[in-house]
Amino acid sequence: MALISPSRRLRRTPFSDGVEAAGVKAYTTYNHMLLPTVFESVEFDYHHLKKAVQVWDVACERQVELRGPDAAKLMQMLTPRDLRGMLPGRCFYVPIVDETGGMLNDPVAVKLAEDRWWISIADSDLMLWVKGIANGYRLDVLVDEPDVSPLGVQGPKADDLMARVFGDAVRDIKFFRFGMFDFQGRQMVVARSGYSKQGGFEIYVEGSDIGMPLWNALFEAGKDLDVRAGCPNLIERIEAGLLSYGNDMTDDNTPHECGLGRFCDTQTAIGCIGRDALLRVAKEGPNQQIRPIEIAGGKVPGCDRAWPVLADGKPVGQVSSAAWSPDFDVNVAIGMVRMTHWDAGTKLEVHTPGGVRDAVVRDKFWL
Ligand code: THG
Repeated sequence: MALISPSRRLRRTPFSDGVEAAGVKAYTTYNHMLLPTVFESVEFDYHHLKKAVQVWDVACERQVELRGPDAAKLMQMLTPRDLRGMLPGRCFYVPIVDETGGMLNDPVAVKLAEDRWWISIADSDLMLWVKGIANGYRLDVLVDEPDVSPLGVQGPKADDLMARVFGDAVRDIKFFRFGMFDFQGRQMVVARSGYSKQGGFEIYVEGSDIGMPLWNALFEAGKDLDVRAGCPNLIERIEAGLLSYGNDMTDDNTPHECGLGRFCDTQTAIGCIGRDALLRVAKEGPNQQIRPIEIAGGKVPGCDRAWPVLADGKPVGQVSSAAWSPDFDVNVAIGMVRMTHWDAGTKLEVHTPGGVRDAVVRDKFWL
């Protein structure tokens, strides 16, 4: 593919200078912002992520901030996950649905206080929907995108690196919870979360000016830990079954089709827009669903369009993400498969651009 032309619309991040100095080899765009995809190679980055620690510029996970007396009410209008038991200091993975129950985004909601929330969004222009709801319903809440940029610290040595920069107390942060930690006199939200299954943290860096000082401090502190710049890794995230909005699902899919039913409490999520539509589909059950798929043969090409999935010559779904896994010695993939063919062990044909491959539905993801 040709190069992509930089411009102001394709926003840089507070960490872009560090990313470039670290030798980034490829970017994608995400929320109109640069997101690195490769440093050494996807496979080198993958092996390193699983044995050491990486610093990830995930500033493109933009925050939609809700501030004001109606913030909690608005948040519940956006998601079928019941938020009543959610305390400040918690992060929740939340499906966001439209009036038809279609997925608009799959962000992490961060509850800072009863009247202050961040929605840490995947790649869709969610703020426009949220502003529309807030204004249409005349809610007493401010909705905007603050200068807050997540920085990921992921990998088995993430605790050791973070403890050196923020103190040993970061070790006590529980999964999907956060605490406030000081860096050079600035308070930062530090959560145990991130888009990998290797463990780690996300620092919500408030104020672009402190971005590079923090980036540099992490690399300085982690020299003997083999710290490297990294990024969400295609192979590892497929092995882990971490979904990518716009790739693995769109607004044509319900959370149930996406396998996100466990994050829906549609009966009790009173006020959720799309609740009635979801109650209807939840009763019948979805007729297609996300599945882990193992594709036979050597390394598959990059998946930049949906690959048709057939059985006995008939279409039964599509593959949306795929990569060669060095650790499992097989092609790992995520696909959407019709009910008639979604049982583990079902044999499929995947039509890749390079030809037809045998494939099989797995009972669970690899990690
Ligand atoms: N972190 C933050 N913001 C984000 C992402 C993130 N915004 C964009 C994107 N990633 C949103 N999508 C996801 C998808 C999966 C997870 C988080 C965000 C995730 N899932 C775990 C799982 O499915 O095993 C845990 C879910 C849970 O148990 O609550 O972590 O990565 N800030």
